[in-house]
Amino acid sequence: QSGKAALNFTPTKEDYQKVYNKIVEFVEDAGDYDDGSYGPVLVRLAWHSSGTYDKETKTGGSNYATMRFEPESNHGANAGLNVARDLMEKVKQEFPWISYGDLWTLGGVCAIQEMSGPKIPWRPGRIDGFAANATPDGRLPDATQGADHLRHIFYRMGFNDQEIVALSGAHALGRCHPDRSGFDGPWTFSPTTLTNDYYKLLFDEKWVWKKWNGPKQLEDKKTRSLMMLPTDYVLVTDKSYKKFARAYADNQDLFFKDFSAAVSTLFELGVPESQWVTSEPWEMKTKDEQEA
Ligand code: DDH
Repeated sequence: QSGKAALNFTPTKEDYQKVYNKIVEFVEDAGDYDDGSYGPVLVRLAWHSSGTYDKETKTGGSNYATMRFEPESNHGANAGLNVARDLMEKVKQEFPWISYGDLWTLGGVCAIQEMSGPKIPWRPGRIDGFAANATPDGRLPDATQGADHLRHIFYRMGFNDQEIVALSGAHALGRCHPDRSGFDGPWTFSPTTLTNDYYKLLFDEKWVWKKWNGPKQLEDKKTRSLMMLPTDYVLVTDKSYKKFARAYADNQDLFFKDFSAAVSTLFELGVPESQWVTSEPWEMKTKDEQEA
């Protein structure tokens, strides 16, 4: 590509599909990392870059990718996300025209879809911001707290109880790391496949407080190999949350439908309408669909 062409380059859906496909390569090439996939940590990066949104001041959200800057990169909630940012940086080297906000959210979309999740409608348009756009600490949820804290945090983003419960199902994926959050262990037996097992396990297992020197977390009495955070457990103790958690435990299709809608909204928080390159979000193709 000549310099001139690069300057006038207007990426198409196919160009973003190429970025998606490159992310797939990196996600799968994880070797011994965690459970053999970078998928979960990429989902967490996309979520933490979006979940800083405040609907009152219209600050935060995925638009400016401010987690690139200190002190946001060093906020306690973001511990360990350097792994995901470094990985995305390698993709950025190959596709320098994509904004960080678009890249990180596309990384989340890609990871969810490739880990057997639903399609997450997505569209580009985020722009790179500056350190001055970074958000103050404390906008992301604190796992040691309860139902009211979750409402305080997620209502600020514009979500309701049903959406809080649907979004929390992302914890079917990945695990907690003692050197990142202090907590330890996975929520489900299949941390690289999105299922509704998170809700099923919340209802079906007996959860007891783990006896250890670390932060307060629960473990399943039967195998003691799974965990729940205090904020996970409120989904079955709070009456309003519980109704939705039960519905998702009983119906994975319903969970996928609501999860897809809520995540799509989450990843768009903080982006002015005028910035979108398309009014209708796109469905990016999975690796399997392209090979079929
Ligand atoms: Fe989460 N999350 N999360 N989470 N999250 C952690 C890991 C992962 C909370 C706390 C933690 C969401 C909501 C909440 C993912 C996705 C999402 C860890 C462990 C903590 C602690 C970090 C570590 O040690 O590595 C709390 C509290 C909430 C809440 O109150 C609702 C949401 C909404 C999502 C989402 O994606 C929509 C994923 C994925 C992980 C696994 C990361 C990994 O490296 O594995």
